[in-house]
Amino acid sequence: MAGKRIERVLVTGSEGQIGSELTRELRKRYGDDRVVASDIKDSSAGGSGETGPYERLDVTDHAAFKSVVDTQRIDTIVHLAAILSATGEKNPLPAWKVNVTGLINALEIARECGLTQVLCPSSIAVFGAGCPRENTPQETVLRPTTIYGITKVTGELLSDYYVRRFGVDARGLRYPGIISAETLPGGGTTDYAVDIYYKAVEKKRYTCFVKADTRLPMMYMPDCIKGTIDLMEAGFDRLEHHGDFNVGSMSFTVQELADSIRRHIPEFEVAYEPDYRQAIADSWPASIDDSAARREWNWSPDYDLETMTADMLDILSKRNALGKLYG
Ligand code: NAD
Ligand code: AKB
Repeated sequence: MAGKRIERVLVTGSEGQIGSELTRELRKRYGDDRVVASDIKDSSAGGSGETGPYERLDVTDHAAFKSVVDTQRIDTIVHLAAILSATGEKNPLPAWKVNVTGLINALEIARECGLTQVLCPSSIAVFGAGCPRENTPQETVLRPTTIYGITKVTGELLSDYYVRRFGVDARGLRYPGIISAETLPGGGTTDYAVDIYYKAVEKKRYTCFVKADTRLPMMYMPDCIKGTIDLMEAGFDRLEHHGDFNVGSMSFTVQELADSIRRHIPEFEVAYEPDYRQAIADSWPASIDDSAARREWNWSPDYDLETMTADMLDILSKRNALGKLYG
């Protein structure tokens, strides 16, 4: 099956941490009118609805989802609507419903309507007990301990099933923790790696909910956006994997992150009060082997910890000076 041309994209979960920036970039690339943003949230106050078409959509409602795809003449779904790990642990059943029913709806609609592509991110949360923590391989045992991880393994298997069984072009990458300065993260375990920058700029103090030596894989948003679009646009025939690409970028402990911030803000202090998210972090890889993504669609990140820290602090300090740190 050769990859088809992407004509009109629907982004679900467009008002979230990744959706807000990916929607903007897709609109730059394909044109504002060709990228329809959607979320269960209203977007009237400063969201993606201001720069292009917007639909309020609950992805667990198959009929409503299909109606948006039909009326907006969508051929590609970038499916970002989800409940993340920390929120999912507080209330597992809604996480299953949004993450699994929402994805099945996207895949079924793609099958029924002959869509060009469905892209749905997976996560390092698919890993758990029994796999190597360092340089975690693409192919390894997937035994997650969180409901979020269970939904992400299910999503990868469903995506691969729809490719094999129905010829749907379904793709996905296992993002590490994503760090960004535009939209705050939405309830994940890696949220501390974003919060720490905001608090460094705002108060020069941060209380972290995981321990100083917790090491996790992370990625800066510009690399996340680049990688996502590169995978969307990769020729289908080049792909041996589909819904489960490991993508690595950088990997650091909280202590190393705090040290990199201190090179710009020497008086910055961090206290540690680990909570239930420590166990989640401890179940995930410390670093990732992403050789399949590098080989199959030329994945290559641009940022490391130092260049990301300089950029994050520059953006947040300028906003703070205008009294608009949180937008
Ligand atoms: P987010 O929580 O910031 O945004 C998710 C969006 O989905 C929110 O705007 C929310 O309103 C929306 N949503 C929730 N339920 C919905 C429903 N029923 N119908 C429609 N919309 C609904 O999440 P994100 O960080 O932008 O994540 C996007 C994708 O990337 C998810 O699949 C997530 O699992 C994956 N991912 C994110 C990270 C990260 O660090 N941000 C890491 C790994 C994987
Ligand atoms: C989370 O912490 O839940 C997300 C993820 C790594 O999937 N950031």
